[in-house]
Amino acid sequence: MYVIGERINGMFKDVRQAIQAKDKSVIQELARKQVASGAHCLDVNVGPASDDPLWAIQWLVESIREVSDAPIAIDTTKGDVMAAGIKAAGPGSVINSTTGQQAKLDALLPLAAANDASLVALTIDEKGIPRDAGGRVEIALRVVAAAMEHGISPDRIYVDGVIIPVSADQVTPTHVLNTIAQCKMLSDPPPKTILGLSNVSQGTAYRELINRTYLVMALAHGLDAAIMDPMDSEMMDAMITAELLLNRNVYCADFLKAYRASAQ
Ligand code: THG
Repeated sequence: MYVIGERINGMFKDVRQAIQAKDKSVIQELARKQVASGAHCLDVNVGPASDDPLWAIQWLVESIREVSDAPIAIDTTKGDVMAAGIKAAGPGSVINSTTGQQAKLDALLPLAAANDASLVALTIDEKGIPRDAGGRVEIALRVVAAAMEHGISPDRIYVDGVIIPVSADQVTPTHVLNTIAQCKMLSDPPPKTILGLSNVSQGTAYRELINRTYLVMALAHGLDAAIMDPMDSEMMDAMITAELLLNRNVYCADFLKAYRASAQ
């Protein structure tokens, strides 16, 4: 599974303070630690509080680039911030995210094509977030078709079924699992699937337990990628074990160690 580290996000106090103080050592340490823990890619979000997001995204990306070549996912809803972030991050980055809204697709598909970037697509359209999997998959299909018109192969699209806290709504987790499974049948090759995993446990007790249980369930439905905390080692162990049991990794007696060694 493709692990995207969630920690460089202005939603977290340490990152927010580092941006305000222009203290790049905090950001670089989070980049190093997440990659050492198994992140393949780093999500970067300036957060809601930044008063100069255009400056902040470039500073964050440049700070990370001094210590890591890992692909970067630019996590913003603002078009100018996205364009600046993708340019700073270089080829092979991830646009996080578009929705199925036509205006978003018109802006972000050309950006993805021009920068050889992958594209996360939230299953949201002009009418909002559909209730069930059928509505979500319908939006995913529209995004995949539009991407192909821009020469973007479906396997460069990561469909995000939009998970919300289980404390707020207890049926969405099931709809999102069904979305993940049904996306496999959309096209050949199919689009990839992704989750912002920690969303599911916001405002709950036993956050880590909820996160790792849902991650295992999503993997069993075919999940390809997650934005998550790779420094949660119990979650990484659960992920590695689920992949073993799903025949996505070769068995060996010391499979946790073997996975970690091969991931370095
Ligand atoms: N899909 C996509 N991108 C996303 C999300 C998604 N990006 C943002 C988010 N969701 C994924 N990243 C996070 C990062 C942090 C948390 C949740 C998801 C989180 N933060 C603590 C909280 O809110 O309780 C912050 C508290 C603290 O300071 O420790 O849980 O779904 N494509």
